[in-house]
Amino acid sequence: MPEEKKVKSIDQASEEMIAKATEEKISTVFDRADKMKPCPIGAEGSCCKNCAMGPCRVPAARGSEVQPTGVCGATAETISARNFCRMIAAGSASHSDHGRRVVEAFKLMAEGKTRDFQIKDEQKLLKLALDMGVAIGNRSNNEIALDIAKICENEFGKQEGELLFIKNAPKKRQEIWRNLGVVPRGIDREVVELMHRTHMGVDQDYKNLMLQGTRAALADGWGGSMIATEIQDCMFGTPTPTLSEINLGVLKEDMVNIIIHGHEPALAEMLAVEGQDPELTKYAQSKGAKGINLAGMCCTANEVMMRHGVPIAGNYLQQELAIVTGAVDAMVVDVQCIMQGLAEVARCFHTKLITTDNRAKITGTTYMAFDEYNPKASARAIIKAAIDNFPNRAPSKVRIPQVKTSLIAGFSHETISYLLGGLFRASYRPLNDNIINGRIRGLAGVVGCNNVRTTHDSAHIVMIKELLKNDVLVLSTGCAAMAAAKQGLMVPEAAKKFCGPGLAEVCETVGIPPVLHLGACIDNSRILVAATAVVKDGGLGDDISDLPAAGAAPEWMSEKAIAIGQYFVASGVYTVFGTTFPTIGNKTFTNHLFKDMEEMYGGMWDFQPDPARAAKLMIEHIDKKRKALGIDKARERVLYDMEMRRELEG
Ligand code: XCC
Ligand code: SF4
Repeated sequence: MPEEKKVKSIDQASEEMIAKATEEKISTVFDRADKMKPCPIGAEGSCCKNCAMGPCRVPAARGSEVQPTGVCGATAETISARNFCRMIAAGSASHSDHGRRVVEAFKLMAEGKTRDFQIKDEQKLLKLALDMGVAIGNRSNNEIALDIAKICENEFGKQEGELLFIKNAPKKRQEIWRNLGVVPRGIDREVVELMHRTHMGVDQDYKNLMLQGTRAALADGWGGSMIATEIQDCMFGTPTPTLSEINLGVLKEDMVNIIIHGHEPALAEMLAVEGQDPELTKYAQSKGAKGINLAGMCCTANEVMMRHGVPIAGNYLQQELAIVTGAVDAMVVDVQCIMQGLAEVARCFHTKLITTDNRAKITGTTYMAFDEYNPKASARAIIKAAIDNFPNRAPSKVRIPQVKTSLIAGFSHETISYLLGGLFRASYRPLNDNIINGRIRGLAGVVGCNNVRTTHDSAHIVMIKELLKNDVLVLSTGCAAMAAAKQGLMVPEAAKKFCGPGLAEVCETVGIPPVLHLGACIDNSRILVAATAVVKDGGLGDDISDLPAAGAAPEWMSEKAIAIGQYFVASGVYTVFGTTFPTIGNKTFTNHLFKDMEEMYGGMWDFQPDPARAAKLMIEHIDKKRKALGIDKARERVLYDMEMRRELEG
């Protein structure tokens, strides 16, 4: 058992609100975690409850004990694999169902059934049309979009063949997948088949089961998530670097505060647009507020921040704390990562908790449907409800922590290549050159959630700082990105302060922060695309697994994170998770993930709860790849040169 930790969060704003909650006897996730210890057998993945003869517990045998099996005879590795695969199925389903909803909205727009959304990025639309073989000619954008929508829709229900975006991967990678038989046919099919194969008495060979686990994970990364990202970019705009602010200090005492929390950006987009409407501002003023202040939470925050500059109130573990400020007039939620605990915390204040999606209601809260035929009207109704609630705020209960930080976000794969190569010859060449010459040692994706079982934000920051110090450029998404932003790592000035000399020089020259915010968790697909672009630019091998790169989710908690981890591993990336690992109860299956996968995919899982050590493992992997590419000496030279120059200058 790890020692009882002392601080709950390294984030000052969060600490202040945790203290306020304690003073006011309001229970939050932090208190509930103290009361509810994780079940040790479940935590290590050694419990099967897939039939009513169980649940069966098969923890690792000690000493001369015989390893127990389930009542049906299922071995410990089968049970471990089954549990892991069900996490993948749930994660892949979540991202993909999000993708499906986006495609549905896109289709309504293309059919002219709603005029509230338009094509924002024509370039991207045409590029998608080319990729998908959709005729362009002199057809209207909506005609083209409709064809694209139908093709994307079909990706979910397709029964055979290969998912279209598989072609976006490096050639060599596609061959690896084909040879192993893990290329997804249709997104829904892979999730359904995985649920089937993990049912009692079906696939009881962990290696075979994991092949389907991989197929369902790839159907997320190179399927559902990628579709979501691409279509959102078409409809809401491809993100470009945008300046904003983050943390609970973005809430305003004299304004109607609306927090939009969850994942799917359609409603959030509309709220961001309508929130600007002078008429609604006037309405807010009629209720005694100065105006309307919209702020985001969790992945939705990332989506609207990078496209509209809407400030971010906080990441996953701050959702209840936002309400504890007493200043939130409405918290508007859709799907995923929304704690039911919000309802109880909201009851201690005037805050209206509004669910908007018929797939995700919460008992005892207000439901206001987001009507995809009338997004604008839905958004306005929600804003009005928030305004109407403003007079109910009890000023004596309001305390907003005066903590916020600037950040620049919105580094899509496209903007990275513009920034590096210039508008007219956008390319990854300068990035590749700087990796080859050793100024940049490698690339790391640090992504994923917060987890109340570790100090909030701490693991992200320790890991990222260690990587930066060692000249590793960090790409980040999700709640990890927000952790980095809160600590001031997402402004260009951070380069000088936190980076090794090589990385600092590159960031300062290009004018980018050393941690690039690529968006929400579905935008991990942007990391796949960026990695592929680096491969295609040349000089660093011919597959993602050749790149000096690594991935991590040091504070993961959701099933989505496991799906993401698996598609990164299967795409050739060394991927290390923190907090806990859901298969550690079984050595054989864990070895399959940690060792066999390297031979199969060139990428593999690892587990290291100490974030500084995990960063070292990532750097070791990066160095191993540099050596294999024959560019390890270049780095020594460039560091030596820089030292010489500094001595001469000094
Ligand atoms: Fe959820 Fe996406 Fe995890 Fe954050 S990082 S806790 S999944 S909001 Ni996606
Ligand atoms: Fe136990 Fe087998 Fe049923 Fe799982 S499927 S609960 S191992 S009997």
